[in-house]
Amino acid sequence: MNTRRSFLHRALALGAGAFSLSTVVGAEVSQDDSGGHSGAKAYKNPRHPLIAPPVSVVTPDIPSLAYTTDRGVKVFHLVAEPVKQQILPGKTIDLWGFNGSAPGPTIQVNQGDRVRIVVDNHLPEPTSMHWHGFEIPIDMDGMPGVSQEPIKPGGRFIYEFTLRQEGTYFYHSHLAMQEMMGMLGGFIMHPKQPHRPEVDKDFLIALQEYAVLPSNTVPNSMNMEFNWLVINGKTGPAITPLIVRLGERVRIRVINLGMDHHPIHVHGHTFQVTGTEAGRIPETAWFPANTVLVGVAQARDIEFVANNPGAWMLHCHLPHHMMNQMSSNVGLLTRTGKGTPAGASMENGMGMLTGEPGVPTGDDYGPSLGRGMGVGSTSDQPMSNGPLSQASQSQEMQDMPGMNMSPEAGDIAPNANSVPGFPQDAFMEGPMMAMDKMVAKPENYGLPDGWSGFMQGMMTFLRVLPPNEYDEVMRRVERGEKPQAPDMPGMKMDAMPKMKHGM
Ligand SMILES: [Cu+2]
Repeated sequence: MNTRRSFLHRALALGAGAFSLSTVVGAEVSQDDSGGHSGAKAYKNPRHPLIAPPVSVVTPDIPSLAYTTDRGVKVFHLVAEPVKQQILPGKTIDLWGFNGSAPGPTIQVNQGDRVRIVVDNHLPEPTSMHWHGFEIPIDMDGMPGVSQEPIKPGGRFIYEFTLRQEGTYFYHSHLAMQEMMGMLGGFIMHPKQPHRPEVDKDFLIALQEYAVLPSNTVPNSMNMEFNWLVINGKTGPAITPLIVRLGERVRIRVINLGMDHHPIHVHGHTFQVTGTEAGRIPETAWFPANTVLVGVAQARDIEFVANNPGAWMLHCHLPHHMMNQMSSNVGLLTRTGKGTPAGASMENGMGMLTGEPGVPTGDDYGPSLGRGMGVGSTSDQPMSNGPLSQASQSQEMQDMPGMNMSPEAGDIAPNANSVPGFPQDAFMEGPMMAMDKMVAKPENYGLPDGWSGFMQGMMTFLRVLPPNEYDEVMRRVERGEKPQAPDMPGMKMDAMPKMKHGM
């Protein structure tokens, strides 16, 4: 290891905390890479010598994948395996991913590289890896039963190809239900020459969605409705914000693999759409926007100058993707913790509308996700407006101070209960949901108290910080002030045992 590389590794160890950079980035920036990672432009910020132009892509909350070199071939190792993914403090779910996370680690290579990717299957069933959009030989395309035999449990397949493309790509299992269990990862091909104008910050965010019933940990991969919307494996407010210095040019790459298209909206800035899943768009075809629709299986690159200071929302604009843990008609399972009654019929257990009373809100039925499950019900069980509007004096409300909204304090209108449609967001956002301490990290330093109560689902910040504030946040990042939010037994987001029917 030469001196420069040692320095890079040391510097990386100091500065990596911010964005979960792994040592691979240090390796990539080494002088051995005279291609995409050597830059002519002097770096602006001596604190971060590694973010040299063209910058390495940062995937907040997800590491980049280290590699070794074998006679000029970059060798990566991916393990397909079940993972416990903490998407929010108190909410860890069972996904299938790669190397311990879903999405898996981000792979970064240079245009023209020859790469070898060793894929081990530690799943309980066959899998196969597809390199989405790669112009590579058919026998490397990862089509199980077509271009290769599926990789059996405990098996291995070695992919190797030369990459002539550049841009934002991804890898994923080519088995559909495995995709819905999380099996996705980013794959960045840096261009031989940096694109102009060069960017100061380059981020990747991966969009995924899961349907997880309350008190459950395993997504229902067949569901068509989703209640956990994640960016890089985290949901709001646990998603690490993008930190940029006022005036920097920023690229954000967005990839999407799920059942929904996501209109990604950035507040306070107008960006140009500069790339798709097929690479760079010629500058003459860029177009301005503040919302870019990232369809399933697509990638979109956006670029802008962060010239407007503030903590700006960056989020999917589908209203139901700005929420957590939506589930209609939460039934017996969540109210008693005992699950559905033994011996219930398939229909009853699934909350289907059969028999009497014919409504999935009764104790005879399990919880269900999404819209439509109550339609056609003819004998609605009397329900209050959830745990909220009627009993501000109840013990349950006393125990959940954030929910103790009272007309007297002006939190809700005196006539709230008589207004059709109430409540909508009154008890979904705000102090009740605030968990600032649980999601504390340097990147959140300086946000207003209670900020986390209003961040849910596919929602994070683009924090455009004036130099002094930027330096302060980055100092904290460099000091490794990264409190790891524990799973707090007393604060299970999905249990909420006190939110009983009829409270
Ligand atoms: Cu969305």
